[in-house]
Amino acid sequence: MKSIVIIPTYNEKENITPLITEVLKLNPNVHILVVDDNSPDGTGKIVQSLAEGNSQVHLLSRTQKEGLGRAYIAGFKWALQNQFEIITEMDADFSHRPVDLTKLLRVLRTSDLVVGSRYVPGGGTQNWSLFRKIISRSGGIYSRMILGYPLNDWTGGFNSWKAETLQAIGLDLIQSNGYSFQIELKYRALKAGKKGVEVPILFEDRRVGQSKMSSKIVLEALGRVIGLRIKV
Ligand SMILES: Nc1nc2c(ncn2[C@@H]2O[C@H](COP(=O)(O)OP(=O)(O)OP(=O)(O)O)[C@@H](O)[C@H]2O)c(=O)[nH]1
Ligand SMILES: [Mg+2]
Repeated sequence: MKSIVIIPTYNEKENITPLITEVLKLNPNVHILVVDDNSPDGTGKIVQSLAEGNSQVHLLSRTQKEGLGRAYIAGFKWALQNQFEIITEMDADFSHRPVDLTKLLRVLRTSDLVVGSRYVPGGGTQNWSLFRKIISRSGGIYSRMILGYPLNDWTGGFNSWKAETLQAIGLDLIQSNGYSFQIELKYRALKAGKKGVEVPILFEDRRVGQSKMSSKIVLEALGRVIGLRIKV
């Protein structure tokens, strides 16, 4: 089956080349689509030259920074238009380990959606502050309670989708863009009757570059979850 990994980037020039190299080494048949929001550090130019030398690497350049959710929606649409049947989300900063990608893809053969999960036995986080651990874990428990599906890792962004699952979600209906984007995607898929399986992953803190996490992002997400439960 035609498989693609979508990697959104904003200022990831140190990470993107080693990440693409490692992903392709472990999974020689996958394609990679980098969705770059005109990164000032030149990430887009680096990927463009990689794409010129390798037909499995693709670049979707957008003119301005519009957030992770918008980048993924554009990437999902590109992948669906180009007839990819398996579509995986992955961060550029090595928080999502290329070795875990192989596991996700294997399990997806028999399910509609695979969630890379820090909160099932065998999964976890590395080098995270206690504060960040508490926020992430409680976000998962809170979402599970409000949304009512037995998923543990709602906020994680390392997930593999069958094309039909993304089609069933209705990508144009998605409203979240920040921290709650991953929650909304999963909720809409489960609500559409799709089957999700959690596979343990080890989430490592970003290798290089600046963290953009803030309490404003978290508070916005808490409200969003209730909005989802009421409106979707
Ligand atoms: N295209 C695009 N990519 C983005 C945008 N914001 C973040 N990204 C990318 O999305 C992925 C996840 O973002 P991160 O900044 O790592 O978010 P995080 O893991 O929650 O936080 P830190 O790693 O602590 O900064 C990375 O590959 C980023 O480069 C954006 O506005 N547009
Ligand atoms: Mg990160």
